[in-house]
Amino acid sequence: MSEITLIDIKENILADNDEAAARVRAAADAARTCLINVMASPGAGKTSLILATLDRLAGVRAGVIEGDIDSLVDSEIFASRAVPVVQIRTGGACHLDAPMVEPALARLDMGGMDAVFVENVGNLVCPAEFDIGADARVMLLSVPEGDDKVLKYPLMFSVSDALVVTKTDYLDGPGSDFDVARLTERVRALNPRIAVFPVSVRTGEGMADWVNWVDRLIGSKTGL
Ligand SMILES: Nc1nc2c(ncn2[C@@H]2O[C@H](COP(=O)(O)OP(=O)(O)O)[C@@H](O)[C@H]2O)c(=O)[nH]1
Ligand SMILES: [Mg+2]
Repeated sequence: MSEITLIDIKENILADNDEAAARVRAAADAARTCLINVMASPGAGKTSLILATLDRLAGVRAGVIEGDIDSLVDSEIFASRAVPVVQIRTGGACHLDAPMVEPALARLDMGGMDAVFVENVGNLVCPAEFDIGADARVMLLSVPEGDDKVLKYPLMFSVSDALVVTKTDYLDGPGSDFDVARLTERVRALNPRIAVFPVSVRTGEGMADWVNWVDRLIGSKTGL
């Protein structure tokens, strides 16, 4: 009988990821730049929320890293608004990991930036597994997705520092059965420290509290 050699790919990948995440964190700390990992399903409103947040963050110098399987569409929106942006085209990978973020961050002038928003690949599963070295993990859940998603994708809700419930303008729409209180109760049972912000970028409802939270997060990093 011969010996079996086991190569545990997932363990190796996560160990490599954690080393790169530590380097990302050290670089962002040295530059006093706040790195925010924004995660959600496709279409939940990540790009819209980042744009609306940047519009309201007076005096904050911010850049964006975009993660997508393909295309430059989101990057083009930020570039058209003169926001410094780097696009990571994953070519199929369903999440960003720290070895992808590290070279992207090196292409931004972090010394001149208070914050970098990382728009992760649209997916409620894989991005939750990878620490990219961010100061905060923010997840979005849009009203049309339903308030049961916390039961189906618990890891994402467990690892996030903040949950932004987006598209609240649909709450009063015909047939809407989304219950923010029920969602909040389910999320807090998993993750008692998570901050929850119901917002609509269409109406501006809830944006002030959310932007205040982000502003304080950035301020705690930059010391401003
Ligand atoms: N009604 C409504 N639509 C929204 C809101 N936020 C985003 N959207 C729309 O949802 C769609 C997807 O938004 P986008 O920001 O591209 O989502 P992403 O794929 O997560 O980046 C777009 O058509 C947005 O205009 C919102 O607060 N209310
Ligand atoms: Mg987007």
